[in-house]
Amino acid sequence: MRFFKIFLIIFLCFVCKSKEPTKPVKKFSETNDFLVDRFATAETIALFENLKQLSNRGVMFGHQDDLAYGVGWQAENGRSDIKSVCGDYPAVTGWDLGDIQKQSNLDGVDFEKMKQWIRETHARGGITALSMHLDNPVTLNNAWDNTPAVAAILPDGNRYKSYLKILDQIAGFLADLVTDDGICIPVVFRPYHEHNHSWSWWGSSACTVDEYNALWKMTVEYLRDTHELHHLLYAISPQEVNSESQYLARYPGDDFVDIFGMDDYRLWNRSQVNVVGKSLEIIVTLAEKRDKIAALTEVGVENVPFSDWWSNYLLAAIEYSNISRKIAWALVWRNASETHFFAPYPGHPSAADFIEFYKDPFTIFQSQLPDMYH
Ligand code: BMA
Repeated sequence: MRFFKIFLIIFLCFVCKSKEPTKPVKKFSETNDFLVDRFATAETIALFENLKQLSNRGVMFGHQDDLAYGVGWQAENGRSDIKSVCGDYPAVTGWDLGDIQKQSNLDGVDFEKMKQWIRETHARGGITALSMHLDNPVTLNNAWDNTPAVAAILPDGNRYKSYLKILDQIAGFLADLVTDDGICIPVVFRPYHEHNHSWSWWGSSACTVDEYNALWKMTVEYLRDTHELHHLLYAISPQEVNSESQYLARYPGDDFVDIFGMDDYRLWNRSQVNVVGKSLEIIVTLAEKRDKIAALTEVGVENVPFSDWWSNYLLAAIEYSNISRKIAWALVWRNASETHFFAPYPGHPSAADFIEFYKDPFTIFQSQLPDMYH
């Protein structure tokens, strides 16, 4: 009898084991063949398609840290300098994940509140873009310490494991971007920006082209494949580019980029309008050839010293030609204080012109967006 029981157990184990599938079953099936993420969620694919369509119709206005603070206020429910000036929220809200290892980001925005603002933005139909001023992973100084560090955080480097811990925290933040109904909120993820300039540790003086591209790919693969995050569109954003070859000089490849961004801080005089317009033509052309999207991912002049800047500088550059006007959005940087701001606030000399900019049929603010997620 005892012998029989042992035999039965061995027999059952064998039968069960032989029924196990030989290949691991994939949790998801591919959803698309054009995004960086072949497993992107339906809402993420919809965001990409809607951004593309909308880029033919107008330009969305964006503002960094819009809901967190403005000139003279901090974290007030529903407040936004843009809304105070024109009555509507920006279509795109930008946030930065620098200092992810702390409670608040490098500009003092609490990460839990940031998540809440991103959920609110999504609930109102708006769009979120995330940049990343991460500390130098070798010296642990801020992002502006351009001591070489990229080689050290690639898989063979001695800081690889500690850098993955930072990316784990980024992934944790992104994974929390979920609606009350459990839907992942699609976001534009824009790491390692302005990399053709030299101020940062991922910039042109601090790493080789191959190192930059390897860092980009490693980051995408870690978030997408290891952490299985499928609600990101990946945007690259060199600064002030004047030719296609300049744009592609540091570029991880079409399989790793969804959005062709550019950051541009040259609009300090009217003669720059054509210069910026031509650069926008370049990014639109590059993007269209690949069926992707172009965007002015950062733009502005500090403290907006020209009262007609919105119409005669920014909109004029975007409307330079039928090509340049196809950028999907233009985002201005944060309103930190009376001495460091990029958007208008009530009483600022450019507020009246901003209202004209808002009324222009070509500009798109949050309440004018179609459903971007279906
Ligand atoms: C810069 C400035 C800094 C800020 C950084 C990241 O351009 O606004 O004060 O810390 O962006 O947001």
